Amino acid sequence: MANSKFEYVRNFEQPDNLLPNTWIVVRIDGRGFTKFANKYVFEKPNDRRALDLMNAAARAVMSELPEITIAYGISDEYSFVFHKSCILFERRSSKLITTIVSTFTAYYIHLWSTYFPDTPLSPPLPSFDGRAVCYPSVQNLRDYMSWRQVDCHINNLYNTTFWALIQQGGMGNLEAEELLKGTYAADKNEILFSKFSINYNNEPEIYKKGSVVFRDYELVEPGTHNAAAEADNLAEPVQQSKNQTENDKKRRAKARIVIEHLDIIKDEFWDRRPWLLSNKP
Ligand code: DGT
Ligand code: MG
Ligand code: MG
Ligand code: MG
Ligand code: MG
Repeated sequence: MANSKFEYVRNFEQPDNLLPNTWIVVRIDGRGFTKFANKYVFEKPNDRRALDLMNAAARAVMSELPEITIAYGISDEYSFVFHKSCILFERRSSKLITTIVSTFTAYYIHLWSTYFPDTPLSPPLPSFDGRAVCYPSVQNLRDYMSWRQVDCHINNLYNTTFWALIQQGGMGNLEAEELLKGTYAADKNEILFSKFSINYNNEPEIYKKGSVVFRDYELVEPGTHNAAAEADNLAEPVQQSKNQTENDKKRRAKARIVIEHLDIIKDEFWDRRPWLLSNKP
């Protein structure tokens, strides 16, 4: 069908390759999950089954796309990070986003019955939106990850207090909202402790910190010199050869994918896992 008179329409397709040598973050988010959570009676404020299902779908995405360096999930959202040297799909934005969104959604639905064995899914089925953002430096990328984890903490402290006031304190939604208006973290901790004997620090890590998904290799002792951050400061362009990329892909495909609930704001997490941000992905 080469050179048919119709072929000119190809020229209407616009290139959408993302900026080279930048960290790509694809963040997906559940569509209308406020309604979805009500329909399937998710526990408030956190439904462990729903979070485990999100994590299982994210793990599946990571194993199908070995190019993903790390992923971070809270609530109905997940951020997937591609190394700055990644050349998957020629870094075409639409291919990266749609592949992640559709793979994630497919697994979310496929694995639903494992986590909700007594509640079959019915239309409208869950769906996710997605966007890609490029971050030029390791600092920008880490600030992005920190932003999401701070969001997790702020929302979880608020929601934990809000629902304690309602479920254990017998308040109405408006009354609880009114009481929490203008309060600081310390006030919410105090309400939880004095009214409900809840020590927020003892709440499950998965709720307080969200979920980090990454490939596990041998940990580096804390306090060791951080080569990754240093290499980034040199701002040298990193473009891998095809062979290198293939070998890395095989090594990464074999590595164990773990899901942890750790602090990703402080240096320690990154210092102990230099392969995550290293110039040799
Ligand atoms: P969107 O993203 O604009 O289509 O709208 P939503 O409704 O998905 O809003 P979003 O993404 O800002 O907030 C996530 C919603 O999902 C939020 O209303 C709470 C709900 N959700 C997520 N995880 C849980 C859970 O574990 N338990 C309950 N009860 N709700 C959850
Ligand atoms: Mg949203
Ligand atoms: Mg949503
Ligand atoms: Mg959301
Ligand atoms: Mg095709």
